Formats: sequence, structure tokens, C-alpha cells
Amino acid sequence: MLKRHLRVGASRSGALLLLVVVLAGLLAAARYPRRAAARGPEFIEPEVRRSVNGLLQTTMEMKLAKATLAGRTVELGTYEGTIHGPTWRIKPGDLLKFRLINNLRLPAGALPTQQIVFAGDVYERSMNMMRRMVHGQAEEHGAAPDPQEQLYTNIHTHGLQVSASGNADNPFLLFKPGETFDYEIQVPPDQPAGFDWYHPHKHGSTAKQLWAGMAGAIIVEGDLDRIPLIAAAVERIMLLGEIWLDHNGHVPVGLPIPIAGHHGHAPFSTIPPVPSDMYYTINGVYQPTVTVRPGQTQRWRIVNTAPHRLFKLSLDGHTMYQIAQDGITFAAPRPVQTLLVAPGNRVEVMILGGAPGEYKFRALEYDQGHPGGAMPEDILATIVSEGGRMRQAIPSRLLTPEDLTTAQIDRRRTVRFRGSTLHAPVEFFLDDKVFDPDRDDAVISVGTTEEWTLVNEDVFQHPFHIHVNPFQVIEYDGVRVANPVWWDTIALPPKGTVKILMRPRADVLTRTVYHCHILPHEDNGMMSAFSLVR
Ligand SMILES: [Cu+2]
Repeated sequence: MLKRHLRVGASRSGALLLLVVVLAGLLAAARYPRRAAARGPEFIEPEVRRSVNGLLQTTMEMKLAKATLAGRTVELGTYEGTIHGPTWRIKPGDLLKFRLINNLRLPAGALPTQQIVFAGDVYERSMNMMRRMVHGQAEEHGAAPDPQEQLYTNIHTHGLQVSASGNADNPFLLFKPGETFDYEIQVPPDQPAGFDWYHPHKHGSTAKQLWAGMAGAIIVEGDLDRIPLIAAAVERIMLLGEIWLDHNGHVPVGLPIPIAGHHGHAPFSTIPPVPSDMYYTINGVYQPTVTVRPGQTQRWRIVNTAPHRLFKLSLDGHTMYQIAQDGITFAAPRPVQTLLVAPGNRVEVMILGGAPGEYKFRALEYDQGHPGGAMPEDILATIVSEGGRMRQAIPSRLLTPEDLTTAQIDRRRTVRFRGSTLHAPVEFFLDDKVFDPDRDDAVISVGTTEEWTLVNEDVFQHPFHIHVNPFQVIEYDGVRVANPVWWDTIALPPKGTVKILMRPRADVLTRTVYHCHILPHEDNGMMSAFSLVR
């Protein structure tokens, strides 16, 4: 009897959510038509902060700041006042000392009110339904979601193989507005040279903070940069952003719910709903123009900071030569025409400037299994090849990373990914459990080799990320991977499995997390704490 009652309840809230999704879709009217400019705004990069004599000492103030995006005035939470924070340029063995100051607040007018006029009582009826849903969610979790919690924060240095304890890269810390904290992170001397990044990691608020663009690049300088043909290339840093704006130029404050996304429109609405747009940006700029000379090589260091979208990248008329994945070099460049970059992933590619002309850098249409359907193609940038011809070349060899594929496997584990989006509250599970910071879901002996099978039971993709130690992907969707490279975030195929190998470094004994890097999934439960022990 109880079971039947629950099932009826679930299907009712499912129907309710679908209705809400439809109504929210009606609200997603285009308010800001985008014109195709002859030449987009200039390509810019974040400010650079370098370590000196083994020490990076800086301040990271999180605060609301105004910016211009696609001709609109926006007001977003930031690190240090710009969309995307400063780039840290560091070296293996450096000490990172920085003061995190949480001065975030909600922008004036961010809380939804009845600002939208509808014919008849459609608005009032949809609001009533949503109030009931939110109320249901509040009952389930014991408290109504307080918008102030969207301002709780901490920082994660994604890709650095560092301790997660104390005041290091600790995902269990929580700083409320008005609080200040002194971080101290020791980078190991054998940290691979590569492209990493930092971003907030407080369970429950990561998606909203990354939808504002709160993220920055970490460049670890080293051996890879000294290969002559790499050193000769022009370096460009590209933080791919997914900036979500309501009609006031703020990240919507309500609970995100999936809707159909189409060009210029967010694949999410909120409860309560407000009209909103999604901008796919590079370094906080919408569709910038990047210049290259014919025959010139450029090294693009790309990170996907989006809370949700997987970018399937392509560059018209150019092959991309991938040289690294997730901060770790390849043995040799790999020529690719398209490159799938999931949230959290970094890719480094070299390009060789084509014949004079204009080329589009695109995020191709891609279906990641989102309930709203495939994400349509978007133009990320225009590449203009102009100026005197150069005769630069792509290197043929890089550096050879470690290989675990012939190692004896000490332990095997399985992690299952499953989410429920069609009833309220939306929840996402690892091994049927939601995140509990006080529960260890794995205890791993450092220095041993483990093979993990990651099972995605959903039709939508989940990018798996584990802190501290990267892994080799040896099998993808049932197919053995030839010459497996290293990743720290891998997008699981829909209804498929991935097998990975890892050997946690012996000098980092700590407690941290693995999770899905689709941040609305992570915020709603899809994360596990684990310990690294001797
Ligand atoms: Cu996920």
C-alpha cells in the first residue's frame, strides 16, 4: 500500500515537472537577438600571476563585478573582478600561498519577482505549481533552499597532484560571505608540466558559481615547453565558458531544471522561471576574433569550465594536433578533426595557420543525452589568417609519460552512475548513494595499481573526475583503447562503461572526492568521499 502510494506520488510529481518544463520553455523567448558581427571582439586573455623563487603569493577576492558580454552589461560573481580569474603560472615544486576572500553577494534584483506579464493566469498557475514543487523539495531535505547558499565557496586546484587536507586543496572546506581563508598548497616536484585550472568546489553551489565564470587557468611550466617546436609556437589560453544570464544580466537564482536548448537559449530554466540566455564564451568574450599568420604554429591550451555542456570542437579548414590531455603530455601529437571536451577536461592542441582567410572555431551539434535534446552548433570564435607567411612545423615527438597497462592489478572496483531527472527533487547517485562528506566510499592504498570500471546507467553522459591522481583510460564503451593516454576527467558514454587504471602517488595521503563533472549532477548528490592511505 505504501509502495503504491509512493509510486503514484512519484508519477504525479513527474507529470508536474514535465508541465513545469513546458511552461518554462515558453518563457525562454529570445530577448537578446545576436547579430553576426563582421569581425568579433578582440581575443583577450586573463591577467597572469607568476610564481617567483618557488612561491606564488597572491590574493583571490571573490566579488560581484560588472562586465560587458555580447554588448550587454552583466553583473556576476568573479575572482578578482573579471569573468574568469587570473592565470597562475607556476613550476613543479612551487608553494602556492593565497588568501581567499569571500565577498560574494547576490546582485540587487537577482531574486525572482513577478516581473513578467502573461496573458490570463498562466504565470500565477505556473508559480503555484513551482511553489508546491519547491515546497516538496524542502520537505524532503528539511529546509527550503536558501539563495545565500549559492555564495558558499571554497577552491579546487583541478589537475594539481596535491594534498586535500587542512588548508590545501580541501573540498570539504566551506566559506560563507564575509569569511577569509589562507590557503597553502605544496605542488610536488614531479607535477607534470601542463594546463590545469582552479574553480569553486563547495557541494551545492558549484554550478551557479561556474555559470558566472568563476574559474581560472593554472599553467605548470616545465619540460614540455622546452621542446623547440613547442617553444616557438604562439601560446593562447582559452577558457571555454558557459555563462548563463537572466534578463537582468545575472545568473538566474532559481533551481535549475532541464529544458530544450536551442541556439542562444539556455538548456535550463529555473523554478521560479525567468527568461534567460546561455553564452558560450572564450575567456569571457562572446565570439572573439583570433589571428594567426599563414604557416604559423599556435599552441592552444583549452579548458572546458562549463557546468554542463560537452564541447565537440572543430576548426574549419584546419587539423588540430593534440599534444596533451588533462595536463599530461602525449608521446607524440595526434592529428584530429574534432575533439570532445567534457566539463573539467583540458586539451592542448597545436594548429598550423591556413591560407589567408576566415575560419570558424565551432562547438558542433552534440547530443550528450540531455532531456532537452541535442545542443545545437555554436560558433566559439573566428580565426583570421593574415600577414606574412611563416614556415613553422608541428613536432613529431613529445615526451613519454608513464604507462600502467602492463602493471599487475592489485584491486578492481566498480562505480555506477545513475540520475533521476523526471521527478522532484532531482537527485544523482554514485552506487545508489548521494554525497555524504562523512562517509568514505573507497579507501585506496597509495602506490598500488587499481582498475576501476565506471558504469553509466543513464542515457545522459557523466564525466567522471577524481582528485589528486590521474588515470589511464584503457577501455571505452567496450572497446580496448590503443596507446591509452592519461586523463583526470572522462565523459562516460550513454548506457556504457569505461575502464581506467590508476596508481595513486605514494606521497599524498589525504581524504578527498571523486564525482561527476556535470556540476548540476555533482551539486545534487553525484559525489563520493574517499581516502588515500598507506
Ligand atoms: Cu553527471
